[in-house]
Amino acid sequence: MAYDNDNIFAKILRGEIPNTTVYEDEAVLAFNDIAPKTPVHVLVIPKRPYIDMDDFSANGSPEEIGHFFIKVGEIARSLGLHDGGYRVVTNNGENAGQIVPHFHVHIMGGQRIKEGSM
Ligand code: DGP
Repeated sequence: MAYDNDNIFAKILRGEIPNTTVYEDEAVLAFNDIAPKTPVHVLVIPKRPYIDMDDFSANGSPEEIGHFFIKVGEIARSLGLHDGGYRVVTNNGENAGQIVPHFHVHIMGGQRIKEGSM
């Protein structure tokens, strides 16, 4: 499957759709989810065009992957989530609930979830 340049996050990266940026550097953009499922719900995306976790982990460089996940942790800390706990989720593929075909992780926090629930 080829990367779809018209997906919503590609448009956000091109500045065609506005977003509420939480963090940005040369390789990573983080912004608030438009339909938050938790009190804090931030999406983190690489700027390069990877479709999903499978694509990113197979084709991203170790430096790129390392930088990305270091930033996920830093962003969660900057949001003050480290004490209260948070989830990092990625949906890989339509069957897993992936809607936007540009790799992203969800940082979700600000509430207590039932122990053991996914
Ligand atoms: P997923 O199901 O893992 O592909 O999650 C896609 C998320 O993207 C979903 O939680 C809603 C969010 N989303 C969809 N369109 C937009 C948008 O235009 N702006 C922002 N900020 N988030 C969006």
